[in-house]
Amino acid sequence: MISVNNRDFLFVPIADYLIPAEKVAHVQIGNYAEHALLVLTKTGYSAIPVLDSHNRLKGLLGIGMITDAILGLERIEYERLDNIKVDEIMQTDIPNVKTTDRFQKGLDLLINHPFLCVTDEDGIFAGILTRRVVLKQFKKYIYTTQ
Ligand code: 2BA
Repeated sequence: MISVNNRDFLFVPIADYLIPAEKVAHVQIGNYAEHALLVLTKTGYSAIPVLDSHNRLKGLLGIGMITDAILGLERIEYERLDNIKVDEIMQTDIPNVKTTDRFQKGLDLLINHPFLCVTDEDGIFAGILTRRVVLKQFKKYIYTTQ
């Protein structure tokens, strides 16, 4: 990660601040909700990316989307977990962020999203930009420019 002490960091490509794809917990198109719930529970994350078999970004899946899908009239119908596929319930309207976009775009979007899924120029999932990483960078900027 590049270390900068002035506002230059706003113009650095997002690629320099990514948690790389190989370190990001994810599920794949075609996986069942039961598997996704297991991954979300075991990693402790509230939402993770959904990828296809070519590592292309397809959507986002959170715990709430799973519980909402199995919510019956009177109870949570856990037995439906192995009938529902992640592609049926994932969120697909997510921001389009590229590795070449600037940090400033990430900063703006992270106000409303806890993390951003980032793709390369071929649409392949490259990693995520999290609020944590951006806040750390922002803190560094504030503390070194007083
Ligand atoms: P959440 O899961 O809601 O996590 C919110 C914050 O709680 C995280 O902020 C982090 O500071 C902390 N946290 C949660 N689970 C953690 C864990 N297993 N280890 C360490 N810290 C944990 P951010 O780091 O800014 O992450 C924002 C969101 O990005 C997370 O929201 C999660 O949905 C996603 N995320 C972060 N790292 C991920 C990874 N390696 N794989 C998949 N998703 C990830």
